[in-house]
Amino acid sequence: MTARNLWTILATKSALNLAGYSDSAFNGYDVLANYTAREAKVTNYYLEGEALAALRVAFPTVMGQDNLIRANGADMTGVGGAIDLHSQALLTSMLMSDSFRQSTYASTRVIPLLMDKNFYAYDAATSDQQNVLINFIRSEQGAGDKLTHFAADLNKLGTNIQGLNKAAQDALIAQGIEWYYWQGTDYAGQEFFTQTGESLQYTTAQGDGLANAQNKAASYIGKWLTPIVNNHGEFYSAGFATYDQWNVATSSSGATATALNAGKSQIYIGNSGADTFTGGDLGDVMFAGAGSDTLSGGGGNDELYGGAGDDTLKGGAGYDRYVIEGSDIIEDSDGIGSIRNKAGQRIAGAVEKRSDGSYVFLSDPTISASVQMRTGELGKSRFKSNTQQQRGCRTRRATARGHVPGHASPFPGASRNEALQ
Ligand SMILES: [Ca+2]
Repeated sequence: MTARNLWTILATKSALNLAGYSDSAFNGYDVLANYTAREAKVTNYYLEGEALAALRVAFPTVMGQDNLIRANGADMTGVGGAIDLHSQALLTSMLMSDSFRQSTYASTRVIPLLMDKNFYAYDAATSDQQNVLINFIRSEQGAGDKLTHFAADLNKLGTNIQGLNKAAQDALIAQGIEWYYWQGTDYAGQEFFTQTGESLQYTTAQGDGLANAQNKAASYIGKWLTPIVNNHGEFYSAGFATYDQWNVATSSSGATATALNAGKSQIYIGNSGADTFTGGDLGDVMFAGAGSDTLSGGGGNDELYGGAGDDTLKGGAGYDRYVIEGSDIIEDSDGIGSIRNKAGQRIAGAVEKRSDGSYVFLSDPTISASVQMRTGELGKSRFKSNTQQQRGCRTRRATARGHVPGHASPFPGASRNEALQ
């Protein structure tokens, strides 16, 4: 509007000249004589859906060559919608990296997370922290190319995103944003997701030991995992958001995931297919979904939640906790651990050793559980359970991670650190 208003132009020229600023091209500008020719030299970009787009028609605007930028801003739930889309940083990032623009279509949650003021969309007017998009833009201008690599990560979601609900998408993308945000000066184009078949694996910013890294994504993780954890008979607590490495089955086709780094703590989130998870050396947690899953904890005190379907749970060394549902098979390498059902009832009872060397372990009258265990091949103890869950008498005590403390051995006469045989 200003460029076409004679009086505003004159007033601006006078004010600038009085202040000691003088520019011949600007002083030579005449609204009637020059406007059309100069407007033609302007190249104009704007983001579809942003707040001022509608005003472009209502008010005379310097248009020049008009370029509409299309990004996926369809889901701005919880943020300012069209107002947030009117962002110079967002527009600049789209212009700098078309692959980034295109990657916003991988999930409707990308732009809302980047614009979330409770996350890393710091406002220069109210915070001395760097805005995440400015962080990415500066990296793109330099050698890090975060926009390009973030886009590549979003594209790894690909069709996998079909198996992840909105809360899951939020958590995964938020953890990715956080990991990029806290990269140090040694960042050289690494990417966040390792995508193999139906699994996504990643290391969090804190899990990667990035300096000053926060875990602001924890709020998104909570919304994602709470119903999953509850469905396995546990309470969600903040400790679940602190695992170093994450292994996520992204579709119902079944995923295979082995700890990327056995020395880091692992969490595994299954899907409805037959997933195969293999843990590391530390205490890992595995939440399998439906399907016949195979969970191997490896070393450490692992927690294996079989979920629906007939699963095979292998604790490996360490005091492992098995939570069974349906007819699961448990193989434990050292006979140390605990077994309970989803309702929180410990499977326990008398042990009978049979002439063939097997143990029949059953008779917990309160839960009608049937557990059979044998000395299996390679010295493994093998338990097979078939439980009928009874509800109404569960007692759960949450610790920092929502675990039930003070597990006793399920084997009568065996203490926590006592071998089975
Ligand atoms: Ca382990």
